[in-house]
Amino acid sequence: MLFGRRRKNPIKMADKGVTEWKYATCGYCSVGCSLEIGLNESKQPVTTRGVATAPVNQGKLCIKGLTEAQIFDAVGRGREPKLRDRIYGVWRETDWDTALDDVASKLKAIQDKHGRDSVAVISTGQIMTEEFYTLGKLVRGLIGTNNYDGNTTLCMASAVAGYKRSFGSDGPPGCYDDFQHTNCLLALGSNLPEQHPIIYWRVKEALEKRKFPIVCVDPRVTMFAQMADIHLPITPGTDLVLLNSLAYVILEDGLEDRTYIDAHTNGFAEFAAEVERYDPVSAAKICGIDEDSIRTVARLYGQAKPAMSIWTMGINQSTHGTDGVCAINNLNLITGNIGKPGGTSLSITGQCNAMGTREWSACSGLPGYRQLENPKHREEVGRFWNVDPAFFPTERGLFQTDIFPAIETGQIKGLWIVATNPMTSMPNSPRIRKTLEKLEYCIVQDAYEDVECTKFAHAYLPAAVWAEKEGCFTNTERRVNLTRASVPRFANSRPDGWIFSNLAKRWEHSTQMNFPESSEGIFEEMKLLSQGEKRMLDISGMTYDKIESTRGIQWPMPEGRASGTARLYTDGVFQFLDGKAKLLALPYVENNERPTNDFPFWLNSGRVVEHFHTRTKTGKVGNCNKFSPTPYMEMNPDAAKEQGVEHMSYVRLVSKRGDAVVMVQLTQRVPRDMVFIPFHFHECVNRLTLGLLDPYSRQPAFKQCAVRLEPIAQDEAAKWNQQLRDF
Ligand SMILES: Nc1nc2c(c(=O)[nH]1)N[C@H]1C(S)=C(S)[C@@H](COP(=O)(O)OP(=O)(O)OC[C@H]3O[C@@H](n4cnc5c(=O)[nH]c(N)nc54)[C@H](O)[C@@H]3O)O[C@H]1N2
Ligand SMILES: Nc1nc2c(c(=O)[nH]1)N[C@H]1C(S)=C(S)[C@@H](COP(=O)(O)OP(=O)(O)OC[C@H]3O[C@@H](n4cnc5c(=O)[nH]c(N)nc54)[C@H](O)[C@@H]3O)O[C@H]1N2
Ligand code: SF4
Ligand SMILES: [Mo]
Repeated sequence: MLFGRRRKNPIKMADKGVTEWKYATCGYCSVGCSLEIGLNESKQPVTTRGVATAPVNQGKLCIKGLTEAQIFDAVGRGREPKLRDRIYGVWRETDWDTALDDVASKLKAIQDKHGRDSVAVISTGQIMTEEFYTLGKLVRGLIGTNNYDGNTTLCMASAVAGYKRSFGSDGPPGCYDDFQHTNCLLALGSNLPEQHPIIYWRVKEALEKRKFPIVCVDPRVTMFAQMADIHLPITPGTDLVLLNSLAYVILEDGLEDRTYIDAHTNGFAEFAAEVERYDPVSAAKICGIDEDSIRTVARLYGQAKPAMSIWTMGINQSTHGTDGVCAINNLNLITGNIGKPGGTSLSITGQCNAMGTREWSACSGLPGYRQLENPKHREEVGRFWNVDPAFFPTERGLFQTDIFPAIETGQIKGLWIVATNPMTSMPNSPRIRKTLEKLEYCIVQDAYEDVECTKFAHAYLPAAVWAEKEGCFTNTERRVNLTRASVPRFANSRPDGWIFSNLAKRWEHSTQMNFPESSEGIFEEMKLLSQGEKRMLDISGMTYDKIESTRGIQWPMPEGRASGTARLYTDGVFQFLDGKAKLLALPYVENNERPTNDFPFWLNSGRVVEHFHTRTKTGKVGNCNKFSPTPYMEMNPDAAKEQGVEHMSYVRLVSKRGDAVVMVQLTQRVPRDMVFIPFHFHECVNRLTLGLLDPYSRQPAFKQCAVRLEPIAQDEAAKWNQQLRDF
């Protein structure tokens, strides 16, 4: 018998004719959801579904994962390698051998004339770990430029630098399971429901079983702020003051964990002396919140035992991004909340393989968290690759944000861009455009040829994307998960790993080195390099089959171990020589561009759930793009009234760098003196941003600068956009 809804109005699922399901890990964000791609009879991808037995997502997917089968043959995919003699000139399609010969000979010619470091490589957090490792081998072992970095400098660099300063090594110590155990969750500058929907679902699931308080620190009333128990809408860029003040109250009230501090940390005296300057009355004024809230949150956190903190771009993308991360680590060290179930300092990462690049790409050092500065590490890797260690630089080269100024000054003449789109994602895009125009030779290697950077390229290499190739991603909780090659490669595109190892053949010394053919072969090689005494990043106990059957394994997993490791530092032993973590004194220096009479609004930027970054994928998926097809900004209705601006009208925003035109969405989500623009749109928010840099991580402060606005008519807005498109 049929009851209720089923009887009245049965839901019919379209039969997509799936004949086979293939295992993959989502290629968008760092949550790392396990999914299966449904192939039809002709082996074409037609749909995706979550994997019910996966520890991360237990069958769930967000809108991006659910529509991901549509990215393979989306408009704009690159079909053939292409070359041309000058930017803005006419492209000619070519074959792979000719394209790779051209790339190698041009890079060598520039290096011969101007020195090895005159070419730069900028990579990504979105290719497979095995591909990162191969790129590292090519750049460090053959091309030999030290100016090799990635878009993680726009993203996770402050978290990496902060972990290194506090714990002596990168590596997020916690995991998603911590939500099940914590008694207090402090979230700073992170909007989980939109940016990490399935981690958010894990939080909600934990809350259903057991209530614990959530504190959300964000100048906007985000979806996360709306469900939090306490929302602290602080003045942009003042998290460090708040965190120092929380520590002040914890010490004042004697809520610190003395035994943990004495046994596992250094630097308490200097730290306590600095924190002494951040009494809640003074701090509240700087942070734009009240004294009472600071005391309440500090006591809540100090008494919770265990308590945990998570953070994302609201912390990292700031002039004190790294100090903010260290201040979060300080808070957790003084309360003994590291390496405990429910007690941790968990940086929520961004891209699907932001972790893989940190671990294996060698872009800030050598593979496996090894450092260029360490002679033993240079020796180990040199021997393993059969490269003279003297060929490696002895310290890291320029960061992505310093590579562009070095192009401006003529120090760098050639640039290879792999799977990133700096024309849209770097701050101050008018300056980036001029910089790219100066290059003697620019290579763009992207799955989509309509990516904005291609305009400035001399060579375009069409890459295979996601499940068109095989390999691993590492997610936020250090879980290595697999994507099987299950979809036919689009047109004449090639996996990035294939491009790297075939380009390598153009360097003579490559015959003395090993570039395995298969991803699994590369993974087996990486396993050998991951082993060793005191090596935290040990993956030697993993195999592709084990990863697939368990739906992802958390490193470390040394050989012989039956499973991965949920948490780091459970024994309180850190990666500094004496095994102790560092409590750091972190003075706050106010150095942001702030609103003035001429530029009265804070400009904040970030993301929305339906889009991913510069929209090379989601912009073409109807069920994602339809929710926000037009560049827009959030504006407070009271401020709009004062400025004579109406809902759905257009405004021109002006900063000291440039201007941009957006549609207005009135919402109480933002305070009166702030506007917020999702950064997904080309020629939009980053025409305005300043991007002052954090001194340690060189990460731009994307989220803080000042703008003014002028209402403009719809036809003028259309004309403005057309002009940019024609350019
Ligand atoms: N849907 C979707 N999901 C994504 C991505 C995507 O493009 N789309 N990208 C992925 C990537 S690479 C990343 S890095 C993550 C980013 O994930 P999130 O960091 O969560 O996303 P954002 O929207 O950039 O920024 C989060 C919040 O920081 C707040 N913020 C601004 N200034 C400050 C401040 O001074 N202090 C504090 N405490 N908060 C502030 C903003 O108001 C915003 O709500 O998302 C990942 N997931
Ligand atoms: N104003 C402002 N700016 C920001 C941010 C912000 O919050 N505000 N956030 C910053 C952050 S956190 C990040 S991570 C950056 C992201 O900035 P980008 O890295 O520039 O953004 P994406 O659009 O993800 O670029 C990735 C490119 O790789 C291509 N691609 C995807 N998969 C593959 C593949 O397998 N192989 C190859 N070769 N190509 C592939 C895609 O088509 C796309 O062109 O933006 C930063 N910029
Ligand atoms: S939460 Fe992230 S990993 Fe999971 S389906 Fe959505 S985009 Fe993919
Ligand atoms: Mo990111």
